[in-house]
Amino acid sequence: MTAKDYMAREDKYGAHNYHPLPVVLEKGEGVFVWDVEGKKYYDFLSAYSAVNQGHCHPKIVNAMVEQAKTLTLTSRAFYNNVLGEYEEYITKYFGYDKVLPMNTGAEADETAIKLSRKWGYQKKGVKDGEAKIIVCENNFHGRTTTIISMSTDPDAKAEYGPYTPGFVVIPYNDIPALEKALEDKSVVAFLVEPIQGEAGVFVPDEGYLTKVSELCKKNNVLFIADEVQTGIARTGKMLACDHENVRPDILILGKAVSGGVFPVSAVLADDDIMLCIQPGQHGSTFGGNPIAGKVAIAALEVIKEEKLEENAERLGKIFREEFRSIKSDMIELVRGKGLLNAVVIRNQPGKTAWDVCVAMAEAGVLAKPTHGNIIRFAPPLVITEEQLREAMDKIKAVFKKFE
Ligand code: IF1
Repeated sequence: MTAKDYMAREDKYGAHNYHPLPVVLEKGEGVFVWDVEGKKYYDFLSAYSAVNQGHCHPKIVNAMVEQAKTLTLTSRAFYNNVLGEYEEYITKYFGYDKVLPMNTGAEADETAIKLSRKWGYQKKGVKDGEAKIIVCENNFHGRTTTIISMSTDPDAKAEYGPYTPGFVVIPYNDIPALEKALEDKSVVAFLVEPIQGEAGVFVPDEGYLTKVSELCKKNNVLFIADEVQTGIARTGKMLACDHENVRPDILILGKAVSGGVFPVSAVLADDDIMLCIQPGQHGSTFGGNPIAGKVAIAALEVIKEEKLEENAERLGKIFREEFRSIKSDMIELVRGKGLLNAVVIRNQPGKTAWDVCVAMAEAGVLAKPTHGNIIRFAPPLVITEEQLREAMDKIKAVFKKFE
C-alpha cells in the first residue's frame, strides 16, 4: 500500500472530523517518527504535548506491557494492588491530598466542573443548581457537550446546542474582568489554562496567575488550572503554574502524564474539596485502571530522571532565539514558554501556515497549523540541543525557499 492508499482508506471508512497533513506515520522513537515510505521526521507536535517523554519510551512501554500481562482492568467495583500505589505516588508528586483518576483530558475537565459545583453547594452555600464557573475567551478544555458550551470557538461549538448553562466568559489575561466577574457570589470556580495552548500559545502577563490565585482566595472561589497541555514539564517547569509558584485548588492533568502510551488523566485536590464527591456520585469504567497506574508512575519518573523540565527551559530559549533570527516577512512573531512555542505567520496566497507545514514535512519536520495562521512547535522534551539545531536548520531552509 502507498501513503495515498492509507489516506484513501481512512477517508472512506473514518469520520471526517480531522484534516491531517498528508503524512502517514508508522513508527515513532524518541523525537523521531517515520512514515510508511520510510521517511524520517522530527516530530514537533508531540501528539499535542502527549509524548513529552519521546515516542515509545522503553521504560513506559515496558511498564504497560508488564502490567498488561498481569491484570488490565478490574473496574472500581473491587480494589486492586496498583491503584493505591499510583494514587499515593501522584498525590505526593504534585503535593495534593487526593487524586480522582480518569482517562482523557476532557473527562478530567468534566470531573473538575462537577467537583467544583458540588463544593459550591456543600461548602460555599451556593443555591443548588445556580453555580457559575468563570472561563476565558479562546479556551480549550476538550470536546464534550458541556465543555464546548463554554467555548468561544465556532468550530468547536456551532450546531451542538442546546448548551450547558452556568459559564461566564471573560477575556484571558484580564484581571479587572476577573475581579468584576467574581462579584457574583454564585461563582464557584475559575477554570483557566495557565498558557492557552490551542488558542495559539498565549502566554499571560507575568504575575497574572498570582493575581488569579489571590482573587480566587479572596472571593472563596476555586482556582482550577487545566494543565493537560502545559503540564508535565512542557513549559520548562513541572507545571506552568510553577513559574509563579501558585498552587491551584484543583489541578487537571492529562496527555503526557502517561507519556502518550495510554489514555490517563487526573484531577488533584485536597480533602475539603475532593471529599465533596461520595461513593456512587462519579466514576469511569477505565478510570484508574492498573495499566494506567503503572504507566503514569513510569511516565512521571522519566520526567525527573531525565531532567526534562530543565531541558525544556534551556532548549526553549534556544528555539525562540533561533526562530527570531530568521529574516522572513512571513513571520509575524514567535512566542512561548519552555518547549511550548508558536509562530504566527502572515498568511499570503501560496505562503500560508499550511504551506509552511507541508514544506517542513518535506524537509523532515512535522508541525501543524492551528487557527489558520499559527504554527505550534512542541517537540518531545527529550530532544537534544544538537537535534534541535538540526531541526532549526531544516526550518530555516524552508523559510529561505519561500523568499
Ligand atoms: C483535539 C491542542 C486542541 C487540551 C487542554 C483539555 C484537553 C485538551 C488544555 C482535552 C486537548 C487536544 C485535543 C485535540 C487537539 C489538542 C488540542 F490544544 F492540544 F492542540 F484541540 F486544542 N485541556 N487538546 O489541550 O483532552 O480529551 O483530548 O484528552 O480535540 O483536536 P483530551
